[in-house]
Amino acid sequence: MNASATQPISAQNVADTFATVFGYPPDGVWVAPGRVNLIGEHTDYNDGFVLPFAIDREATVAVRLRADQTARLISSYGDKKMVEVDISTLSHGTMTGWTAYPLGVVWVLAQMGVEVGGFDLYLHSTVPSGAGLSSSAAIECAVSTALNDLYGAQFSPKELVLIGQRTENEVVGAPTGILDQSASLLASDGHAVFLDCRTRESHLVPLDLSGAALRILVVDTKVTHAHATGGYAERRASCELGAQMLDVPSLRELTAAQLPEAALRLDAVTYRRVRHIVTENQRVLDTVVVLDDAGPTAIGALLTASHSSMRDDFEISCAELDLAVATALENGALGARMTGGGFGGCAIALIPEAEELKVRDAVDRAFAKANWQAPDFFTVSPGPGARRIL
Ligand code: GAF
Repeated sequence: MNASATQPISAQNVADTFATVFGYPPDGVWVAPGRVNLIGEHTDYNDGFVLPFAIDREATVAVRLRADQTARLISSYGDKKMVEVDISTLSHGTMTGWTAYPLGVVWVLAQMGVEVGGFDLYLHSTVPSGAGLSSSAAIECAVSTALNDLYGAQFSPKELVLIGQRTENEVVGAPTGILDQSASLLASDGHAVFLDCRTRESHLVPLDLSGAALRILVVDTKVTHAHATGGYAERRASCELGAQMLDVPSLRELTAAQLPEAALRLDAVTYRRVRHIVTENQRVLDTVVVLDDAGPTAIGALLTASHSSMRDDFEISCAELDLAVATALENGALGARMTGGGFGGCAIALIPEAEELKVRDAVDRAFAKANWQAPDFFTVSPGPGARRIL
């Protein structure tokens, strides 16, 4: 995916645009959010722990079932051209560009035995694409929630998580875990989602930022990435190699106490990858405890330690993310880290409300001084998950 609109839009507005494009009203309108991962990076495909929350940047789809096998899809961004396909002929080669996400969901549903039918679909997304905020998962989850309702398939949200993941893995070709779809589908207002990716058990963790006079500022470095290519798959392969060499089914099985022995058995690079996963899992657990005991003001050091681990051990940060994090910390942030898969995208900074402008200004100036494209800034707070809105 390589573009998204930025303006929020009402459900009625999306329905009206659908009606203008297709000549009749939609059956309904569904929305699914992007996410910020508070902590727990690259732990999902290692059977570990994650703690994301849904943000108010979301993908909205208006959909109407058709009586035939034709799907017509159009979105508010990109070239705005209508794509028309016969869904009974879907194959990997026919699912390209942004339509790989909605059509991929249809393909997965069909593979699972759901009797899929044609539909018209209009998409409007306000999740910046390629920024590490799960723009693609938001589309998958909005579409799967809509089609689940319209086809009467009755999958649970946790089953829809796996349908989204399968879309990424088998259609888009990105070997991702379940973090993004879980955040989008299981989220709740005012909470982060704690998820054990081995058991798939989850619970909501209160995250009251405004009650603590805090903000989470997102700094979009505008350095884009794609997880279907490059470093993401390499990191996953390193983790799998580490687990294999240490004779464990996944890195989740390891504790910090086993790291010295792991250091003796692994090459230096694989050891650093393993150390990130082991320490990051512990940081997620610690964050949940600290949030419960002392509230969000006290989690800053854990966020910053997570960034250092991704920068030094997992090596998925970049100069822009490091500068955003360091500058935020120097100017009053309580903690800061890159969020998402890495190699670009966004950093988050936990900031006392009174310091927000100072931090924005300092990061802006630091980017200008480095001759980099100006970053985007916006604040986020935990919002609700995927749902029907009309
Ligand atoms: C991306 C992936 F899609 C997730 O599954 C997760 O691995 C994340 O990177 C890193 O934590 O968002």
